[in-house]
Amino acid sequence: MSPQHTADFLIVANRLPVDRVVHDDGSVDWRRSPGGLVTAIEPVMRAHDGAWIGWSGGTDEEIEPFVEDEMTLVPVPLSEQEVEEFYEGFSNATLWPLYHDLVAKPEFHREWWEAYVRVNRRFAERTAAAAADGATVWVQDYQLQLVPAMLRELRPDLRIGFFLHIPFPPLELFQQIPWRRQLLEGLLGADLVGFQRPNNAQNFVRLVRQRVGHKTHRDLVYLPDGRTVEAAAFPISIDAKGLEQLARTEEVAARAKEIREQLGNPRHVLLGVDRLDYTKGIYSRLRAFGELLEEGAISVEDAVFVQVATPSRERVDQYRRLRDEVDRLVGRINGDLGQLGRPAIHYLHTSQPREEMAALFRAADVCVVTPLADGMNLVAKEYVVARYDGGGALVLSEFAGAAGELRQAFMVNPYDINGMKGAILEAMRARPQELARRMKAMRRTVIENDVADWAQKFLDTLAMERPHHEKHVRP
Ligand code: ADQ
Repeated sequence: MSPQHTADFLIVANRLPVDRVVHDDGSVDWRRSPGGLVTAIEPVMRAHDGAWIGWSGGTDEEIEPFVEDEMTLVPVPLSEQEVEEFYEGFSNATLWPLYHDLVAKPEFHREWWEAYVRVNRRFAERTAAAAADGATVWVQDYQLQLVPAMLRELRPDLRIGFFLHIPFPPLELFQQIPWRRQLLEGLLGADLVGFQRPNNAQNFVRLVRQRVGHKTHRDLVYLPDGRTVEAAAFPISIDAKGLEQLARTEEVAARAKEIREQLGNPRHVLLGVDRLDYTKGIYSRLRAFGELLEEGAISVEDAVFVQVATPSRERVDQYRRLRDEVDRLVGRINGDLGQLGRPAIHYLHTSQPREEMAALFRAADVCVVTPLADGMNLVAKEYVVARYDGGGALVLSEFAGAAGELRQAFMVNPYDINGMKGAILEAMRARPQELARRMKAMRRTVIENDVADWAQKFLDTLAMERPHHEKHVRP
């Protein structure tokens, strides 16, 4: 099948939804990488002639489009230097910290920006070549913010949506970016710009009004050429049914029991699950737990903390530093407060399979999710769905997008260590009826708004007509 101009529904994302596996005999295969987005999009892809445009994960290689699981996959090549400048550089050392409230200091380098422009153009060109007349294109996330406008210029016939998975910063922060106007204009190439939370959409509209000078009304932006762009919130979710089914299996129940035994059957198991990222608040969470032990509010016979952290962006300096800091802190807490056979913190610097994650969720009495800033945070939603038994407590940062929906969690300000200690204790000591009441409400929220609903709502809104308004003639 030729990918040229045939697809009528296209996803454009930094990565393809597959990972390459090289066999012993040197032959190459692709394995589907797990992820909510693929699960949500799959039915839409199957109902259409769907294509996914993204980077394969390798460098300096040109791979022809191929079909996998009835989806056309169109690889976009990146050179080693582009991975450094576009991906590790501008995406993850400039935009990522800046969009997350400056929790780390963003770096601005002109070469990084130039690579970002070049790579975004390549994504736009590959998409333009694969899309059928009048196709719908859904561009994903902060790495590709220039694609909507570039694509519209190449293919004005397309309907273009964009979704940002991370927070969108307020004007005061955004205006530090030397290329702020180009980024806003890039996004305005879309018909619909989606965000995780309403305040992200409001930040965007306000910036467009104040920095680009377009007229706006509520969540609409009126462009001088007569086109209308809509900005709105679509809080992302998880495959709730799939996860609950898995959590209910006997294998997972048995494994959850085994995990508790391996931990020495403490009264309380606390759990943290994150990518090892400085936005996730791992350090302060572990400090809070360490202080509770030190002060004698809890003891190692009473409570253990399991922190699972997926290795992430390991070539970016700030991530290396974070890893060292967490390593040191865990070492110190275990050295000072652990006993033989009873470390205070069990720290795994690995990614775990889905089954193990489900078992960990079932084994945990308290799930501690404390990001300093986070677009949504799917771990919080996964934990409540896995707790179909109504047990367990969720400690959740006010600064996670998920806090807007999971209102019955034990809320914390992750910068307030004493507050966090108080909330952890409260969650550990809450009565089962109280926990069940909270869990029931949160479960209902996630189950009634799963990732398929999220995709459907976005695509339905994108499909709506946004009539051309009268052109604004500027004096
Ligand atoms: P992330 O920053 O990656 O996503 P998150 O929403 O928590 O953050 O998703 C992480 C996913 O990876 C979860 O499904 C989690 O279960 C899984 N995971 C984490 N650690 C793991 C481990 N050690 N082993 C196995 N799996 C692990 C970005 C934004 C978020 C937003 C999502 C989706 O930063 O705010 O919620 O996109 O839009």
